[in-house]
Amino acid sequence: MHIDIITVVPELLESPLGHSIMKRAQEKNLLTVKTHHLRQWAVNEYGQVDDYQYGGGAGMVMMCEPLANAIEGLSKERSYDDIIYMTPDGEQFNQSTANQLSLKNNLLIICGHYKGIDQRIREHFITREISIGDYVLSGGELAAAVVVDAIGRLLPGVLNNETSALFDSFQDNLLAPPVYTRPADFRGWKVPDILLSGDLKKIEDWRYDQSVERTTSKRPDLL
Ligand code: 6GU
Repeated sequence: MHIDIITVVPELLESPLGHSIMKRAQEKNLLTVKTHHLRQWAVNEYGQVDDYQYGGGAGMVMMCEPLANAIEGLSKERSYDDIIYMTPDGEQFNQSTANQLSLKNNLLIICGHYKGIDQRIREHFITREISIGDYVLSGGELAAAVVVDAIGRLLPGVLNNETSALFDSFQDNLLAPPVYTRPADFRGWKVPDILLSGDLKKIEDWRYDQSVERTTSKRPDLL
């Protein structure tokens, strides 16, 4: 999968996508992520990409021309399955959206800043608008990093068997069961006997029961 990201602050994406599982995904060439600074398509020598909003009011709006040129320029090199705008008024991102997007080949993600992008870009280019929750971030970059991470780890070959996404919370609308590691007794706090029993069938049943119990008490809305 290839993901292009248009942003005015590429630095915000570097660290989240440059380590751990996202780093491995890119090293294995299962995922390529390229950030593009919107200033490359600025309207003048001052690097202008935003302007005052019509009708008045505080805050700048990202202009049509740089965004249209960026989108059209990048679209000449690849055909995008989706052109996504990260915005707090988009559809709320969840595991099901991550699963859907992980099946695509090429995505273009646009990160808004300031008051957002000119409405005409949303109407004429954007195919999907995504929010990561009901709160406002200073820009779409951190949200884009969340989305790319959630998608990237689902790509076949990114996770090994041990970290398989199949057992993640939410993958079956259940929260993941509790986990333990050595020692089996820490300050008298014991690991449940069943996990030490070696009976794989019983362990599997116990984990499932724990998942259901956890979901019932913490997130009944998922059931
Ligand atoms: Cl995608 N962008 C911004 N700026 N704030 C958000 C968001 C996105 N999702 C939740 N809050």
